[in-house]
Amino acid sequence: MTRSIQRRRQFYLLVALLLAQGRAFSDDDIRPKAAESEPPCPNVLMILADDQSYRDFGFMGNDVVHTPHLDRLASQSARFPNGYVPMSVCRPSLATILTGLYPHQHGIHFNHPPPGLAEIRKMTAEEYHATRATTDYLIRNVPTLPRILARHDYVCLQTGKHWEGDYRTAGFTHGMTLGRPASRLSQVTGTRKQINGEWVAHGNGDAGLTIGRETMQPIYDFIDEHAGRQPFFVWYAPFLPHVPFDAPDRFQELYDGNDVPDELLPYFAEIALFDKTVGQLIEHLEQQSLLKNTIVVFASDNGFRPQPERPERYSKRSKLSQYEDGLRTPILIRWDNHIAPAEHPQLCHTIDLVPTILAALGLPNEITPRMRGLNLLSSDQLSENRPVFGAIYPNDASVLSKPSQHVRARWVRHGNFKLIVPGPAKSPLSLELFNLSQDPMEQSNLANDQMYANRIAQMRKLLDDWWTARNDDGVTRTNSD
Ligand SMILES: [Ca+2]
Repeated sequence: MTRSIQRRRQFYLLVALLLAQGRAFSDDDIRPKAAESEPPCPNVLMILADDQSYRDFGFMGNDVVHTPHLDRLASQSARFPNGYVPMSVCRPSLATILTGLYPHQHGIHFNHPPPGLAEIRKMTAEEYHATRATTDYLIRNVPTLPRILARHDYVCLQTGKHWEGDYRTAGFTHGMTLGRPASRLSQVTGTRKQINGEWVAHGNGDAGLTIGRETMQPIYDFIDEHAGRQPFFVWYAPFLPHVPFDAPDRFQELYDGNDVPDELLPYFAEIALFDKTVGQLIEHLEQQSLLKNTIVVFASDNGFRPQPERPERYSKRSKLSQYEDGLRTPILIRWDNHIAPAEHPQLCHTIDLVPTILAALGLPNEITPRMRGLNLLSSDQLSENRPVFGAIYPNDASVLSKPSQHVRARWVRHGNFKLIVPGPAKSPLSLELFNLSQDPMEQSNLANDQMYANRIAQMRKLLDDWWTARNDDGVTRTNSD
């Protein structure tokens, strides 16, 4: 047994002793309700939906969509239905989940690096991959959840979506994504053809994208190899329910008789497929008697809703947008016998996931000053009055380390209101204010109503205190930590 594992076990023994004396946590705390006398280090399973709106889960009130396994997970979890991602598209959102940093801090506010997708598609394969690698420092130079856990003797497996090149760049010890074209050429393996005919890795996960759609075996093999010997962290971020909507017919047939609109049916079928894989994964942990010692975390990286005429295209009010169908996600945290299943309506954010997991694992000293999220499992830190923030960026970056130059809008939700403040980048969005309790679909913009002038001024100040959008001082630099 390594020294670090011994230290971890000593920590949990101390927690157990303090709990036994009723001293470790107040009655109000969400956190440990019980602990074994000498528990091993907990494993962590992170499940991330790719492109699923907050309202397309049974446990979020949708009584048509087929999500029985996610609903069961929710019933056993601390549930945060009012969660948000900082930006409503894959890569920036996933980088936040890895680092606990906002996009204007980690600098990955785009899907495609300079000079942008249209230009990099004209490059040779060698030039393309070299251009994509210019962003590696943004993830390599910062603490990430897998990098931190690996220093504490965890083995860390990456599967599914991963935009940061080779899995090792982000600190994983094991993984499927290599930042190179997958051996089989298809859309689902994240491989595509350059204009000159060469094949390249799209950049979103290449070989890792087979997880969930085609196989779960790499995760089972990894768990079975390491369980009981080393604690593990599994990143399960399948390319689901993301397009292409290619779920077998039986997943559409689940909705027979439910009168689901035509444009929603392929998306809902893909959600049912994703849900089935979540059930398989949890069942595998149960069969291996690992569930009681595994923290399961769930969120969606961003939302999705189809266009009525083109169901495989996202509605402009969902992905990449400033609206709830893009930005909002439920967050679930399950840890049997440690975290009480309950609903917590306070606003929360995926920047909270890294600090929450580190605190739960007894590693609070690994939470860096740059990580501005809260420990969601501490009743002291959850607040009814907490605002949550983010910013909307375009899909392409024109220059690195200058996120402020790309900001189309910053947004803040405080209480029932959400304010969207335009600029300063080109093609800014409009000033918008919504009362989400009365107008959850954000149809009535209150920003020009004088009745709300004071509220808008107060919320603008909250935004400016969070991040003044002409300030790039906080972004990761080439040689910074
Ligand atoms: Ca996504």
